[in-house]
Amino acid sequence: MTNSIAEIEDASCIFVIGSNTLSCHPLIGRRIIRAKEKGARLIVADPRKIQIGLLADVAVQHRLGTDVALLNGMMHIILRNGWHDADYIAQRTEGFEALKAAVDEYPPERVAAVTGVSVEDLERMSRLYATSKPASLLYAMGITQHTTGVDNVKSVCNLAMLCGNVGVWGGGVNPLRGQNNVQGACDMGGLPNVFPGYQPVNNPQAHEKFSAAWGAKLSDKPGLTITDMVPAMLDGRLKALYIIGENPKLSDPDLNHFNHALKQLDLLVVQDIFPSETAMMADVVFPAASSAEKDGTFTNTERRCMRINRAIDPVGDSLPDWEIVCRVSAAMGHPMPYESAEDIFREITTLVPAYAGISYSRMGIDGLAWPCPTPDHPGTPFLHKDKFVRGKGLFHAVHHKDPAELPDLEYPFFLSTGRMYAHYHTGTMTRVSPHLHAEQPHGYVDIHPEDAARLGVKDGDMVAVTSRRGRVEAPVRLRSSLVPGNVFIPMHFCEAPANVLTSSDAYDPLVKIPEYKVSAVKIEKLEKEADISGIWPKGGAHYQYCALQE
Ligand SMILES: Nc1nc2c(c(=O)[nH]1)N[C@H]1C(S)=C(S)[C@@H](COP(=O)(O)OP(=O)(O)OC[C@H]3O[C@@H](n4cnc5c(=O)[nH]c(N)nc54)[C@H](O)[C@@H]3O)O[C@H]1N2
Ligand SMILES: Nc1nc2c(c(=O)[nH]1)N[C@H]1C(S)=C(S)[C@@H](COP(=O)(O)OP(=O)(O)OC[C@H]3O[C@@H](n4cnc5c(=O)[nH]c(N)nc54)[C@H](O)[C@@H]3O)O[C@H]1N2
Ligand SMILES: [Mo]
Repeated sequence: MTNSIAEIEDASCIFVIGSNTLSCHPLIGRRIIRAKEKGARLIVADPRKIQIGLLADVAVQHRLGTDVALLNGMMHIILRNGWHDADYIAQRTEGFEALKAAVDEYPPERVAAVTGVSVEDLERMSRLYATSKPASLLYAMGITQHTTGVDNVKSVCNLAMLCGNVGVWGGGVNPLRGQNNVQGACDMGGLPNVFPGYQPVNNPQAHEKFSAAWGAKLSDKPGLTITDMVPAMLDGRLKALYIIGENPKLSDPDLNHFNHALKQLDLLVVQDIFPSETAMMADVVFPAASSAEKDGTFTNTERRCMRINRAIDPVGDSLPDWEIVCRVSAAMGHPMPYESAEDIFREITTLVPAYAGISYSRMGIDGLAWPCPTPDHPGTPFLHKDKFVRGKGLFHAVHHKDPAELPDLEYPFFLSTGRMYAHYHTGTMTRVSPHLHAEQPHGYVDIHPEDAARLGVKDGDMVAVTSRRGRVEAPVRLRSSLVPGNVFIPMHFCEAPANVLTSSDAYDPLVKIPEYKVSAVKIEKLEKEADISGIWPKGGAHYQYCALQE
């Protein structure tokens, strides 16, 4: 996020696009509600009618994968009415002429035809966003999980800069990050091309700095993204995989293809706190301790680094992840000298300039937001205050492109996938909780009542959903929150796994994020009853059930 979570309450306008905020980021959702109570305007753009949209001044349900067209259309209207911030554009940005030329091609009538949003709604949302300042823009996976993910992000940045909303209190472009510590993992170099602090592995100074600090000759070649690892497993370039805290056997796209790739490995090592589907395939499993059983820090979506404290000792043979990694390293001939998580944190502050001023004692309960370069620096709640990190903010002229797969005669429905409030990803942690299990005990497919009538199915009937990659059977839930022609399957349920249907060939060319949000499928009614009796064996977990499906 460019801005802090607390600032959302002070926004005059909040634009939520591709984020199911109340289900997936409920505490941030609360801030939106409070801002609303203080009089803020709310705009929501999501192909489904989502809960936060019920509070909106304007809520639109655009066609899947048409965000660039929608945003270009808004910018067209804003420029035509002179609602843009000309001073900000002149002083703080570059590339405006190219952007203007691009959005000139998106008059409201054309955008309405591409997105399915009426010209009136386009006018209303554009006026609200541009004329209430500061405006905060929030987005999540509805924007990024597309073949056009990078273009979509550039487009939301264009809109925010056009109206002078970046670098101001209560404004900003705010991607809501997914996991508690995904920001921290990236900050620490959990990406294939950078060391901690985003220092490129192929930058000679960075390479020398980290090789010296760690007493080892490190590689200066960028590694593979997960998207690139799959073909590498298939053609034998990648022979061993060490997975820490991920369950790709359910979360990766095109699972049939992915499972085939996993089986080609000589060695699979999985380090997890539960016996996940992926762990059950592993040659070696390292039992890790959960966050309640270890010390350390998490850096959250607003770049705030906070302490976590061990509440109980690790159960059984499990160990904190850092201790397992140190032991593996020592066994392979490279002992690591750390004695505690704090020891490691002290090293981070010497190698990552943005963390240099943070310490365990300074973090207290609330933590500190980076950049925090010196021990007396108060931390940075919002970025780009007087100037952008790169100097001037750069507009990018981008154009609408269709998703990789569109419905056709054989596969006539749009499938989108995502989350629901009661479960977390592949369910390893939430499907073993009786309370959360009771909220939603099994997988499902959401279908609009009009489509259901055409297919002759009612609520609870079993259907087969088939894409070019695979087939899933699931009971139907009727939902008028969808637009007819769209269906939705959550990613949480191994007995109806959304990712059997998604594609591993469709991904953003630059950042390689899969197009989880758009596939084409067909639906057939099945003449059988939904059988969910095996999912919750007494005293057991759902893994047993899913293992049987192999
Ligand atoms: N309960 C719960 N909370 C979670 C998680 C969880 O598994 N369960 N996971 C966490 C993680 S890691 C993440 S990344 C976040 C994800 O949080 P979100 O991104 O909010 O969740 P999703 O369900 O993936 O998708 C968000 C919305 O995108 C919409 N969408 C689909 N296609 C499009 C499109 O083409 N354009 C636009 N504008 N919108 C589209 C969907 O209708 C959906 O409402 O949630 C985090 N929080
Ligand atoms: N179809 C579809 N697929 C998707 C998405 C989608 O929207 N649609 N979203 C994608 C997104 S945004 C995400 S983030 C991924 C998530 O995909 P995954 O990260 O594969 O899903 P999780 O179920 O969160 O898996 C995390 C694993 O870490 C374990 N774990 C928890 N705490 C610890 C710990 O402290 N140490 C260790 N070692 N392990 C731990 C859990 O038990 C679990 O097995 O899924 C992606 N896949
Ligand atoms: Mo995520």
